Amino acid sequence: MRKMKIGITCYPTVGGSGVVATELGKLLAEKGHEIHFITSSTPFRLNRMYSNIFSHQVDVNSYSVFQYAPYDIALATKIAEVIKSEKLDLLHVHYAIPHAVCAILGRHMAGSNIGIVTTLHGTDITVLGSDSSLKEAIRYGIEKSDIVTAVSDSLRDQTYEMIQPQQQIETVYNFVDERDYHIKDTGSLKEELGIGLDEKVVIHVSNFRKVKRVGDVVDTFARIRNSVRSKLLLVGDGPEMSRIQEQVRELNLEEDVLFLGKRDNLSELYNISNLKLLLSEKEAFGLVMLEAMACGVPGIGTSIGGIPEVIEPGQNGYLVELGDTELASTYGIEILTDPSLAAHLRGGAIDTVASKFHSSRILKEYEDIYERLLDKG
Ligand code: GMT
Repeated sequence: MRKMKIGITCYPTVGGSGVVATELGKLLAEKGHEIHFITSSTPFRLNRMYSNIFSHQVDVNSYSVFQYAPYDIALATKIAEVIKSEKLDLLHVHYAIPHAVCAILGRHMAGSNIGIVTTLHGTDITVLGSDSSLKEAIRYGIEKSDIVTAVSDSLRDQTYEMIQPQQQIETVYNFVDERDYHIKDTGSLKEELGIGLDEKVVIHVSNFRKVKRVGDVVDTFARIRNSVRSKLLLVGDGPEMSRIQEQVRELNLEEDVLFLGKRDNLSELYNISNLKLLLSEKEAFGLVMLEAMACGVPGIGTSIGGIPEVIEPGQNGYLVELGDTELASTYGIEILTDPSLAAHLRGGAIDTVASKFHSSRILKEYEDIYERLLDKG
């Protein structure tokens, strides 16, 4: 495998797409490639020193004459600069808009024919794809990229349906770094959080957007709590938070629902959990489900988007229709009260991560894509 100089653009803040992009950059660097992040700030997961990872920050000036700070133009300019100064071999950008469009503009500004790989993560298609003011820009970003990937077959098919591009789209799934996400001893964490050793732990992690249906998670937990001594860990923050806090108060669940706010590296919290809930109405893949499974936590998810590509009912968890909190709680109670079922699903969850989604497999798929791109050029 030849060593490449790869430019990566993503949203560097907390969020699945930024996590995947950064973790991929780190694994590529460990394989000897030279990685250049071109982002608005240093990616939050870039938490240790690598001699072959470089971070190029985009400076966005907010001159008073501009109503909106020109992030996209500044990013395209930075991409052009880095293509030339670092002699990049290829760009891998995450999200069609704005990042693919910025990369295409940056390539043009640099007078270069560098190849662009674009990965679709969901929101640009499932939310913005139906917005007529953006649809053409999304199509343009996809068509002018050299290779386009989506994080699930579901997202790939939805993109064909909604955007109707000529461009072929390949599925490359999310992955986790198994060195961070695995079964581990958590010492006294459960007690420190005030959870009884005999209590079961249900966990939900998200950015509390409406599409995450955190209300359904609380509703499911309330039903579980009626028959199983348990606590719900709610990890993350976002626009729905105050509504959820109100729901928890109304249901008299304040004692049993722990709001833990935004956290990075959740493997310890997963390691004290017995069940993961992801009841979203839109979810291109569901990286948080994979993270939980890697730590041996079975999941209940909605039959939405890419979730059915991760959860195999009866093997590593269960699927329910959107909004069916009654069935979700029935499955939840079964998992939490039947130790042999829990052990079976736990083993299944670990096997799923180790086979279909192993980081080495996903890394190889991306490296093969890069090779093909360089051969094309
Ligand atoms: O889930 C979010 O709202 C965050 C979003 C992002 O941009 O980081 O996550 C998307 O990308 C992840 C990585 O590919 C996927 O695992 C998530 O399923 C996807 N989120 C949605 O489709 C809602």
